[in-house]
Amino acid sequence: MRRSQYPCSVGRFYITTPIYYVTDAPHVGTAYSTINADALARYHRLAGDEVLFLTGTDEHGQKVADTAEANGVTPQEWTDRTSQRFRDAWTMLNISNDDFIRTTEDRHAESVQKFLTAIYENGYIYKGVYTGMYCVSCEDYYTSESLNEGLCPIHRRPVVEMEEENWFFRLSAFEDRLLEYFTSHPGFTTPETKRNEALAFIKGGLQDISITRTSISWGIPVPWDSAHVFYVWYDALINYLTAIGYGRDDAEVDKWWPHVTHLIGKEIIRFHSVWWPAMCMAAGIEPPAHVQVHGWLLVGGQKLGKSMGASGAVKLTDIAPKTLVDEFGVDALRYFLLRDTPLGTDGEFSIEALTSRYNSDLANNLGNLVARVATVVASKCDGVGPAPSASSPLATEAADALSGARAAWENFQPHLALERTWRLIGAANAYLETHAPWKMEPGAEVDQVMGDALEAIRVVTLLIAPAMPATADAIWSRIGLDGSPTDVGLDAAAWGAYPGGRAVVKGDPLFPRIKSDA
Ligand code: ME8
Repeated sequence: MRRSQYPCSVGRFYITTPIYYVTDAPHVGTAYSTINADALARYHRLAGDEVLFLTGTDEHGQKVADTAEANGVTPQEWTDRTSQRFRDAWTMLNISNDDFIRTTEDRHAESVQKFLTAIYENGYIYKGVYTGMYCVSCEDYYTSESLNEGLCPIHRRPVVEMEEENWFFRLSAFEDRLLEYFTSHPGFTTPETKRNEALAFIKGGLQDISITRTSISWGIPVPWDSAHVFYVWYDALINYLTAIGYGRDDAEVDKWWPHVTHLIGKEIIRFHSVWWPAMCMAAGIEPPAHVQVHGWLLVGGQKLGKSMGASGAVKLTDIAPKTLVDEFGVDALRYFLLRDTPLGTDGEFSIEALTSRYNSDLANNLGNLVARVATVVASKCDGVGPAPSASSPLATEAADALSGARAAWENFQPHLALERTWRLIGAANAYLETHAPWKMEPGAEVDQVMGDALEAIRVVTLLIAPAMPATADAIWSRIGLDGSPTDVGLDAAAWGAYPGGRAVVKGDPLFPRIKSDA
């Protein structure tokens, strides 16, 4: 059994991304979350776990209603059109989600109504009047103290004063129970800095929250009061339960819920680590097992590459993943996002950094290793890959990379998993430099060096598969192996399994060097 500090990896892994608002097009920031969730899902599948990976779109609320109206279409038409952009973007980025949820689906309305009725019947929902400053972009209320010069602190846009008779959720009743949950589940919110943020929020005192609206109709109706619809955040959070059949299939909920990880950006910690566990407690189900928080990708106003068709400062949300994929390829973008910004800290997104990692890690290290091995096998081994030796010094390097990468993936550290993997690539390249098989005569010695190098490549291919699935498949077949690394899984990563006797194909460079504009 693999080690893990989280209760969520006992052979099952349920990973979710935030469901994205359909008011924005997919951009590098939302791609960052989705690619990280995808790589984690792929790792767990490769490790033999049963996996459920959910993403989707958040389609209710005033912002969507306003945007649809501004575009002269109904909210339903608008969301049908824009939700598809997310599906298309994720297909392009080779995202392996098992389900895509839209909050306008019937299954969701049913789960939301059942979940909130449970809270209502348990006595945690009451009627009151709410007055507050509302930011439509956040779909959230602010107190006057939390405004920044009178503007929303996140969007820097004017807020509007709203007064409504609403249904309220008695969040204040959950202070002690939440603190107790954080204490008894130290890994509930990671990393530690973000856990402390959520704890500080709870310790600062919790106010009841208004969970319904009468001012709009674009939402899920409140079953016990037809004049109201649920507030968008209340409906949105429940998507994680809708997808596993809440209110429809108890066995599926029992199967997946104890294994859930919500991967989220840092601006929505309060919703996921405070409101959401309290809502679950109020409805009579266990809070989510794990919330993994990541930071933001920022753009420091750098110049974009020429082919991006723009120059000067840009916002991250202006960068469409497609533009980067056209220039660098899907797997290079995936690798860069996973490798460059650890989950939990902010990162700077720049074309220069992407180009530099592409050239150093992908072209010079990985691409070069595969190319030079195929070249030498062609010239010295008649194009047929020899078997590895059991006592190769690369065997230890491979075992270290495997255990280091596994531990890192298990601990939600894709950047570290890739760093460990690249150490093995570095060791294999160094091994080739030391032995210089290209200078040897064909024979036993060159066969032994090339067998070891091919085996190192085989292990690398398994280890990169969660991050770069298409590249892993391509290398697997170049070294003469059948199917895909995903067919055999990580149990096959122990040293020595390259069978030898397979035709090795040279092929085009996997990552042709890119000229830097700098
Ligand atoms: O908040 N860097 O949706 P949203 C990294 N619908 N990640 C980023 C990012 C950036 N610059 N910009 C966005 C919502 N993200 C709600 C969620 S969940 C029940 C409801 C990612 O479209 C990050 O994961 O505003 C962030 O949390 C999410 O997109 C916000 O997406």
